Amino acid sequence: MSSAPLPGTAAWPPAQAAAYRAENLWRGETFADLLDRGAAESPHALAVVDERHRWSYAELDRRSHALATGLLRLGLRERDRVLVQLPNRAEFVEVIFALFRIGALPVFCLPAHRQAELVPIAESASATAIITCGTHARFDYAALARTVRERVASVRRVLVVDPGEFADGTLALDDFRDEPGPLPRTDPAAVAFLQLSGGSTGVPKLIPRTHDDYLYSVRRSAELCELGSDTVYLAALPVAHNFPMSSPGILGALWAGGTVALTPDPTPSAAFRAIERFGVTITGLVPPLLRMWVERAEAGPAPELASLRVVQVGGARCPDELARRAGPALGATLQQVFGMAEGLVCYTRLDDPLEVVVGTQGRPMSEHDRIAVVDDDGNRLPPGAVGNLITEGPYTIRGYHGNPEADARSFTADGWYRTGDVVSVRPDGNLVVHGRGGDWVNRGGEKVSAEELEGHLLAHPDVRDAVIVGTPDPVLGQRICAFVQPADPEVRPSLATVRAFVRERGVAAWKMPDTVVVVDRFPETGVGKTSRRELRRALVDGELRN
Ligand code: OOB
Repeated sequence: MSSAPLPGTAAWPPAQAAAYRAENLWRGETFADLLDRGAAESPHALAVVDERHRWSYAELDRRSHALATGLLRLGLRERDRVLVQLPNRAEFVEVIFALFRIGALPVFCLPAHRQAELVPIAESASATAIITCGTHARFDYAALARTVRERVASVRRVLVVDPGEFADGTLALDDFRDEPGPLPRTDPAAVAFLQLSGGSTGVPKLIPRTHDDYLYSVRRSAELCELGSDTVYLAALPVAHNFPMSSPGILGALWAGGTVALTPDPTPSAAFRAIERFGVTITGLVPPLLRMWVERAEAGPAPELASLRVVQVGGARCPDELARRAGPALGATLQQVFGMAEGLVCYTRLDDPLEVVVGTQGRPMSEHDRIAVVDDDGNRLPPGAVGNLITEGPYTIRGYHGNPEADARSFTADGWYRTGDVVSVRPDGNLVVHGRGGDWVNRGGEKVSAEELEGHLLAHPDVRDAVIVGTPDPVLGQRICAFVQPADPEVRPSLATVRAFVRERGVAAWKMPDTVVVVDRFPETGVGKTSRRELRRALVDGELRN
């Protein structure tokens, strides 16, 4: 047991940490304690369920203890970093609790990550092992992990969860489910895992989260979302992502004594079936998925959704129009969630008026969160002004892992996190997200909010979804390109139609799109957010043509 921070990781100032402890926000509990408590209080309650597994709290507790013992025998140690890349299935929960139990740090990779992401992640984490699966969704993850091991000297072991898929120098996880033995006690103040930044540019940054700080956010999220032992949370988004992990996510469900259900396929056919089969009460989605679910439910009755009480949307700005339709279509309460793996998470509350749920991204979960809106020079702006959001608090990191350049950019001198988001705060305290610093097109000095223009295009009956990006222009600096997904594939809106429509809505002439590109699908980031970067690249490379 050691309370020294992970080398290369900035920690909270000691006085601040002491204050969070004194106020009982940080309670000196570990993730292992959370599971032990669940197993002691309700051993027979269902903890985790997927297509192939049903584990009670006692079973999950025993399995994670057995695997922890085996991983120790294999030579994994406290503070070792272990890349975990698994689809949404029960073993994910078993694996991360086994790692927590021995104080090894999972590094939460997404199934969509490939060599270009995993190699630098493994390098900057100095990872010693990778835990992955065999072939999933026609992709050979074990082969990817072996490639990463070949390229990154610190990575010595690859463990594969699927029996029979561990050839060629990889190990079968099954061989490390030992008779549960003695385990070290981990330090609640220590870094528990490394989460990845959701940034859409460059290599993901490593985000160190401690047991103390993360459990506070999990507890507060679970309370705010009214989770209890009757909760069944469906992980539909990739479970390693911060949103389905902890907002309130799978950890919130386990904290509350509820059930975690997992589906590897979040599209309506598979997910609606999972909701019916497991009696799901709450789940979280990104806007493009919410749109698919709402469209499916609006197209005909969806009795499979009868158990659903709350549907959360977050990760990217949910258009007001979609937020308005979601509750009635899905027969559930919509909750907007604006959060970041670095910390701060805002929620609309379950009893907020519709206008708040439709038109805002909620307010910070904790009275101990501090937020401010500043201009580009860091000066505080008057109430209600649109500007850059900065924040600090009991579960917002003070620095990345081993990345002083990123720290210098992303944190103020007094340790506040620069979120990169452009927001305004309403008098009622709710935030409206206007985009990211980069989600503005600067057209010859005139700034156009991508989000605002997208809102106008979405009002057109022939437009199903729209994304605005700026593309290089020799004269203007940037020009406005509108990517449009048509409502009916046969009706493809033209540039003239779009411009006339936007003009009729009384929008300034300089906000008119210069180009319209009709596409059938938008490219997505690992967690399913629309990837503006990919759209920009495809446009520049000439891959997308009207
Ligand atoms: C979540 O976390 P990340 O780390 O993948 O991405 C964070 C960024 C935010 O800075 C913001 O730019 C964007 O994603 N974002 C939203 C949003 N929620 C996240 N932008 C507009 N509206 C929203 N509701 O994405 C994340 C972490 C925890 C909970 C929920 C989302």
